[in-house]
Amino acid sequence: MGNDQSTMVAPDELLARFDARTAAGDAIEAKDWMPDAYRKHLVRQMSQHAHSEVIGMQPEGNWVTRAPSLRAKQILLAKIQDEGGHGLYLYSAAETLGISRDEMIHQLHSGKAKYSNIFNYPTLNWADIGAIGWLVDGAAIVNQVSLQRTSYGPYSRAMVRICKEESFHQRQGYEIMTYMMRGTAEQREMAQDAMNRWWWPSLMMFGPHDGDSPHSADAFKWKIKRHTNDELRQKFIDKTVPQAELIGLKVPDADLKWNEEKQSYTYGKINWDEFHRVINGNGPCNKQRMEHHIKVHNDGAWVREAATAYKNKQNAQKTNLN
Ligand code: FAQ
Repeated sequence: MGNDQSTMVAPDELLARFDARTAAGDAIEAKDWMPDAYRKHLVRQMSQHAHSEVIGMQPEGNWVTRAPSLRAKQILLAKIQDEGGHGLYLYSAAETLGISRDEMIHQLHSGKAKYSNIFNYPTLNWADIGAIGWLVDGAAIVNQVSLQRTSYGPYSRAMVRICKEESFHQRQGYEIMTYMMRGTAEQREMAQDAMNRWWWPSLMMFGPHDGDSPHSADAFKWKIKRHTNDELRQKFIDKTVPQAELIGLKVPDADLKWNEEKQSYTYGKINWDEFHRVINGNGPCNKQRMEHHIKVHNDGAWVREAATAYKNKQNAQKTNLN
């Protein structure tokens, strides 16, 4: 049902129809009527997702000039470029909800919009690039495969495309870790050190435990989420632990145990104090990430102005021709 019809239908009826459509698993499209709370929920989540993709380019960008081979450098550059592209799809998809990209960026810079906890940690050695690809993209895929079936059409279609690229990213990260684990004692130590530092923050990427996740109830009602934060975290752990073991990496969790009955791993306590510190601006690299984003955004103002001026000139020429 489009906007034109919505002006003739009572609000309760519109809401009842919307609820029936989401309950039936229909995709909601940009021009469909939707409750304001649904729109706001999606703007929050999708803009945070877009910001994460773009801010996520920074820790990896740190290693472009120091990649250990030309092959590694080419792959890393391509991956970082993909992440920028994911940000663009997601900003465009969020714009269909009536918010401008400028406003989203303003919300990021003012601290109103968050981005993923994970990108506030430093990349100290080359193995960190392996750990990001393998663990961070690995966690992102588990979450995003589920989001391919999210109820908002433009978001779910962006996810389908993004997931295809993320699976390459996950493999390039695992390749780096595998290579290092077959190398010298020093290289194995670097890989294990990266694993120790990235494992727990990767588990935090899925968000708080189900009972502490304030947005989940609405997200389920509207089928924005199809799986809970804990379900997805568990899926990631069950998939990743055997991959670690296969190449000789130790998962840094003394409480990690295979549960035969559940056919999955039980795991230790996540440090939620650290999570809240990091998402509220006090992680190791929050200040650096945001300062860099603001600087680059300001430095690039002339590019946006030039692009807009060119577009305006083209439009004026079209009008004159008509
Ligand atoms: N980081 O009630 P919930 C990638 C916040 S892409 C920061 O459970 P929800 C690719 C949450 O916003 C990674 N904040 O929230 C890549 C809320 O605070 P608010 C990004 C978090 O939305 C790889 C509060 O906690 N992926 O990595 C986080 O139902 C390599 C309560 O939480 C996405 O964004 C967190 N991890 O569930 C790129 C996926 N978790 O907003 C470059 C899409 C929770 O009220 C290099 N997002 N919070 O102030 C989602 O699926 C959901 O938003 C969740 C959180 C699951 C993240």
